[in-house]
Amino acid sequence: KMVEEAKKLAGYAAVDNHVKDNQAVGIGSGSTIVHAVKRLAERVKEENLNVVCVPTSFQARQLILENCLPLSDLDRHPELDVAIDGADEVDSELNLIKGGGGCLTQEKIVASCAKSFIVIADYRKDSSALGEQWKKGIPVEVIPMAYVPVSRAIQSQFGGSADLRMAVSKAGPVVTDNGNFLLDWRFDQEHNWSAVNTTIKMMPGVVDTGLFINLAERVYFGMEDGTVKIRD
Ligand code: DER
Repeated sequence: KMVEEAKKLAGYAAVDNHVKDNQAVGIGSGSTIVHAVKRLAERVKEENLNVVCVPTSFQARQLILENCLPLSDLDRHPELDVAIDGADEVDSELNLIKGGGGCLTQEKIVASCAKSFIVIADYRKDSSALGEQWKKGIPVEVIPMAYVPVSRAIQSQFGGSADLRMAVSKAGPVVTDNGNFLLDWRFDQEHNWSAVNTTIKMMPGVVDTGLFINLAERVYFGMEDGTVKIRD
């Protein structure tokens, strides 16, 4: 399948270009990162690399354990050499929408602790402006008791619609790895994403947003034609 192959291309390129011996590596969440972790495990075995892996979710933790990679955390490695993660969309300035998988809060923490934050994505995420291809909105993690006032505050300040993310295989709302709710804010115009991020982050009850501004150092896009496109 073309998309899966594109994810694999991006994952392998990032691991091969950015992971070295004796490193602490942040491991993102989602489906693209699965390919990166498989490649990392392969290289650790082949090259006898000494790495430790810090997860960004329960899913990432399972991935690390399933691939027999050394598991660590930010208590022991508060400064990471590199973090590798996926994205829902990337614009021309390397602003990201993340959180499609609901893991944005720990992902942003890990990304911020890394000297180098590398993003891996298939060609469907390659946009010039946010919202071009990703139509599910910007995720915002909120303390459960605040989701209605936060939703109203976002809508009245920026328009669009901020809706509680409901679970599929569980009755009621999605509960994040941190025990919180998620709003998906479907915006209906272009914004100054840095300003929006700061304003939403300041709203009481907001834990974090899926806007990753000035964090990504480089993005590897796996393309339909089997090539890898790099955006710095
Ligand atoms: O939820 C997240 O932030 C994930 O990293 C997501 O943005 C990318 O998931 P994918 O690799 O499955 O597309």
